[in-house]
Amino acid sequence: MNTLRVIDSHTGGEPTRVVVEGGPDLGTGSLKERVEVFRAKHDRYRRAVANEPRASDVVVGALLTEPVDKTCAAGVIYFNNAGYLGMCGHGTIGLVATLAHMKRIGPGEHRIETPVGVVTATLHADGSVSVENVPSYRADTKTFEVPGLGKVKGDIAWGGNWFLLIGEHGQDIDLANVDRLTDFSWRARQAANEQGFPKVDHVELFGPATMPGANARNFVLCPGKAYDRSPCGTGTSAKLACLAADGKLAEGAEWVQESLIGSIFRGKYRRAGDKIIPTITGSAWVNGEANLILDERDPYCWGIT
Ligand code: PYC
Repeated sequence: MNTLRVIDSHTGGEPTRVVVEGGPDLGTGSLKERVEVFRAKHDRYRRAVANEPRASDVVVGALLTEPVDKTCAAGVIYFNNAGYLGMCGHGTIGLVATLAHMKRIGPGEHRIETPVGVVTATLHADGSVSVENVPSYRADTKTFEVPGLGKVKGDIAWGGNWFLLIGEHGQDIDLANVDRLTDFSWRARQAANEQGFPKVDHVELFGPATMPGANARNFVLCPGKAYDRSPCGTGTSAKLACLAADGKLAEGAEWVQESLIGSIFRGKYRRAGDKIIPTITGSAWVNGEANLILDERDPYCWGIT
């Protein structure tokens, strides 16, 4: 019988489960190569950690791995019920809170290696975390023909994952409306995938803020069809890239992004050529430590698919 040691946290309500011991051996290649080994040879570990019956569609898993770049405090591969993520903003805030909980790091700057590049996280004295993300940019703005919905205009942007961002959608961005928001976003994603953007796997809808000081509220649909309880770090990075491209937010100015449940990330950016480098700040709370038991006699040992 095998065990996996995990530490759970949430960032603005969105869970992160860090595998700190017992994960699969992915070799010593680049993090990009290790994801492919994970996917091809050890995908059952992803399902065991992120899927029911041990977890749910909402959980983002994070496998700790030795960084190739020794200036980094850790390497990490993010995954969920549907597959693997390039980067994860709420997950990195959760990872940093977890490493602090384990006494592996203290306040200050820490480099974290991900499959899409190195990000720099600052653990502040009050426990909040700022993540300087990978270079982000808007790739296109396009109107899609969405079956059943008609024409929908959106931005395609990279913030560590690929997003379709939609401002005009006629939807009420409210928790009571999750099913309709999910249906709308899923159809819009399919249209974008079929009409030139096959890599888009996150959809972000914007509406008016409800929390004091916030600029906008969002609904973010993740690849496995769960909505992000946090404002989404990579999604907020993609939003900053669009705001910068439209000249609607100055370099260094703050954008306060509210999630569907009212949690907050603070974002800002600096320019780097034709891209931006976003910094996202939020807080995570460690809320569990466990040993997951992998008992091969259990028919759902490797998760429900
Ligand atoms: O915070 O970047 C994020 C994220 C991606 C998917 C869920 N959360």
